[in-house]
Amino acid sequence: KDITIIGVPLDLGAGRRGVDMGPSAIRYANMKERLEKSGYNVIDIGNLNVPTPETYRIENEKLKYLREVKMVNDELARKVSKVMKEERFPLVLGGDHSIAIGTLAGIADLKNNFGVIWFDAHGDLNTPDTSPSGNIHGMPMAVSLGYGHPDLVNIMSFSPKIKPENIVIIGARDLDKGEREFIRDRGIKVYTMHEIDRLGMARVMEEAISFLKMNADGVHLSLDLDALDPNDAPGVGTPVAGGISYREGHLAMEMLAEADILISAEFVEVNPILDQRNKTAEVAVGLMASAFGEKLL
Ligand code: DIR
Ligand code: MN
Ligand code: MN
Ligand code: MN
Repeated sequence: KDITIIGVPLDLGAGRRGVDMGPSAIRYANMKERLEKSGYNVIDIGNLNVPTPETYRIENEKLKYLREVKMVNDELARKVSKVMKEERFPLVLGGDHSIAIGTLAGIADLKNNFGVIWFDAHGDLNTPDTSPSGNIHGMPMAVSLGYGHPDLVNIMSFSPKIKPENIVIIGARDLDKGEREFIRDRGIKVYTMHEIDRLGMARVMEEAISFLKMNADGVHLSLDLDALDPNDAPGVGTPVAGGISYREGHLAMEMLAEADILISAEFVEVNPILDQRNKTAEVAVGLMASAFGEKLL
């Protein structure tokens, strides 16, 4: 399938500045050329228009920049839906992880039973009541499941966007109290770093892929670069020690490519300001290439 790139330079959903430069950093790491080498037709439609934090103020400490985050996600949802209608593969560059609200809404506009594989140190399952920060990038999974502020939950005028049994979270190691309860109450499948250490990434991915294949039609890949170990991906806003290694990350992407189940993808939370010479964007592009079938041999 051919690929359409959408950049979303949004950092209003995160607690610190910098991920607004993620799309530039990822493009600078030769993303397009790399994907074209694997034989894809790649069209980059540029960045969405995103407000600058300095021109806005926080109105609600429990949902920081709600109005602006909603506006950007409304537009992203429409763009993603349009790309999918053209039968192209939407590849969304973040930006903070709140943009998953729009990406998932756009996919859900066409697919009523898709799956999500979510690589993250965090659960992103907070609601305004459980969030310790009020940052919306900690909420997109809950929003997509139908929990949170109605302005976010009802983007594209329907809810929920996904079913709890169609989700797999991989790499979690920093879950808030409310998120743990959410996971337990709704039976969401989570492979924390503990399971990755115990079973190995190969087994985790085999299980995750067969689980998603059994339940869902097509899978969206949402990859928060903070899923990786900060030694391999230092340029992220909320680094957490003890993450997925460079090779584990690639193996996971290679197995997804082999399974041929992806219908869309997003790579988020690359923060060039905190990075070491664009290392994290380069890691992101490498992972992307593997997810799109680039082979070692
Ligand atoms: C934390 C951090 N759980 C929050 N979340 C992050 O603010 O809700 N997600 N950084 O990627
Ligand atoms: Mn995240
Ligand atoms: Mn995040
Ligand atoms: Mn995260």
